[in-house]
Amino acid sequence: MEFSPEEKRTGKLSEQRLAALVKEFRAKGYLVIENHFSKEKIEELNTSFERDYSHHFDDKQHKDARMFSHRRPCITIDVKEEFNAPEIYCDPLILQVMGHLLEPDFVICNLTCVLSLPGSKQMKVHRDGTIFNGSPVKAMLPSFAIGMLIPLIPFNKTNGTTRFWPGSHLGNSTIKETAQSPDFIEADIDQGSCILMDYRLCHSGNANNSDSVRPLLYCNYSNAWYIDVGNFREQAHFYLNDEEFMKIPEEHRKLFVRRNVNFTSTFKLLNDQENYFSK
Ligand SMILES: O=C(O)CCC(=O)C(=O)O
Ligand SMILES: [Fe+2]
Repeated sequence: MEFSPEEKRTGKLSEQRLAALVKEFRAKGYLVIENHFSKEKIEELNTSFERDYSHHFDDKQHKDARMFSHRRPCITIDVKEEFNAPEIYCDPLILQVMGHLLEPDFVICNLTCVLSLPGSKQMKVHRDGTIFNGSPVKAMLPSFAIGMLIPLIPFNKTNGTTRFWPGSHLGNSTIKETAQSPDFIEADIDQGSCILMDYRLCHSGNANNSDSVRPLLYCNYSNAWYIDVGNFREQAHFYLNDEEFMKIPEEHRKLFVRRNVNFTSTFKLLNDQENYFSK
């Protein structure tokens, strides 16, 4: 879908439009939004990414990243300079959609760049996160976290699109069953477009068979009570120092309250406690 010039100009969606988008997202678990961000801004982010994060291009383990799968590190973003981009993370139309899918006090729960290096293999099919796994109410639950996936370069069959299965967020099939289903989508996606994806949707990044790195900026929004501990055991959810924080328009600062939260010491405490109890 694409927002109309009028919607982009006013930064407002009508009640009917919002209701239709919310209905579509709830049924499919994703929305592809085309031609949304300025291509110049995305190109600027891509250039800054190469400048600031090229040490990750060597396929070695670094402190600010977790190796997600083969040659695919997930780098925690330091929200500064060009990456301090409220025009992307606080886009008025996207925030309106989020405000209707999530609870009113939703936050940015993590901000990363998933980088597939040349030669990276297809990822395992996965969901980014789930809740109430043992409970039969699972399939009835509304979204609690939604990713905004922004390719920093155009994604295509050679460098790898993202493959996903519409409706799989409702959890009626297992990941294994879903992975065998041919009913997936994997469309090329241009600079300036983005995918909004329910955290529970089954998906996988395809192999990068090109000679270039393929960076995917991932801004995740969630209800205030949800914390993605599984994907962030060593790294913070995102870094944002006080000075950069103050550059964000006041009305949006509440979205960034999760800055610099790091669970490493918490996990250490828990492990120590386990050892203590097993003595
Ligand atoms: O690289 C992609 O297209 C998807 C990455 C992904 O699914 C993840 O990092 O959780
Ligand atoms: Fe994922």
